[in-house]
Amino acid sequence: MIDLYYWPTPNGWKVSIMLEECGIDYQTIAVDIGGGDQFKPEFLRICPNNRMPAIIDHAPVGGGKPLALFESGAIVEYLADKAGRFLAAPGSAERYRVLQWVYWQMANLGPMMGNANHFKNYAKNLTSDPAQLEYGIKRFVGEVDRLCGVMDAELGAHRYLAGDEYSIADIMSWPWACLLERLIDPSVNSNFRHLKRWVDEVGARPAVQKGRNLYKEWAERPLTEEQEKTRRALLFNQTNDKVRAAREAAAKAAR
Ligand SMILES: N[C@@H](CCC(=O)N[C@@H](CS)C(=O)NCC(=O)O)C(=O)O
Repeated sequence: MIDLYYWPTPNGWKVSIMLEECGIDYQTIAVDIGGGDQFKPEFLRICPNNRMPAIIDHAPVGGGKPLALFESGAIVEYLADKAGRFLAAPGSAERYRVLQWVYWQMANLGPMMGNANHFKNYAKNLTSDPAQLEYGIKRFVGEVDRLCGVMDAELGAHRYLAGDEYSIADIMSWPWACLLERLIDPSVNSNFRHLKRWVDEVGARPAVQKGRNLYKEWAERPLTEEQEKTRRALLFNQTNDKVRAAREAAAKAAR
């Protein structure tokens, strides 16, 4: 049994989709990131980076004590090896063809889309300086546009991101790519026809739909303007000194 520490966001969906695709037994533990669950000592012991997703595998590969993991890329790669699905075994070139796209997603598509989304959809509530918004949008939406071109070219050449087989490269990238229309004007987006074909095809898989919809109601409950404001203040105001107190409490609780 795997404990999945989760909130319904693209990084969370990568792991819920992978668990569904592999048919691995799991139970979901809510990490309400707007409510501050990521700073709780019990969560920081699993993920010192105060970000979900994270997992605990109570029957880890190779046996031994329960294994706690954070970072969606590391988790999905681990689950692929555990299940023997969607990633070739170590030593084969095929594995590294897939992993290069996994790391590409972790370092490029996810962070750039996260930042573009921040400037397009959140920052207007956090700054009244239009120049700041404009620069952030130009920089990050521009990068997202470039990255879409990279994917589109690849998906024009083969069915899936890393070749002709569905792999964890698709599982990692789809949760972000399915949100593209929130960032890029649909008329521009229509240039990316291969990407759109892949988003639709992967999105039609039952396991993808199940993982994508896991507890989606948590993120859809109605909040007052005041509650939204408190949640934004918590999410977008994190510096080392603010996080240190929570980390120290977690270390103390572990002793
Ligand atoms: N690189 C990390 C990113 C995880 C991440 O940024 N998670 C966000 C939600 S999508 C989070 O937990 N945010 C909480 C916060 O900002 O305090 C991964 O892929 O696991």
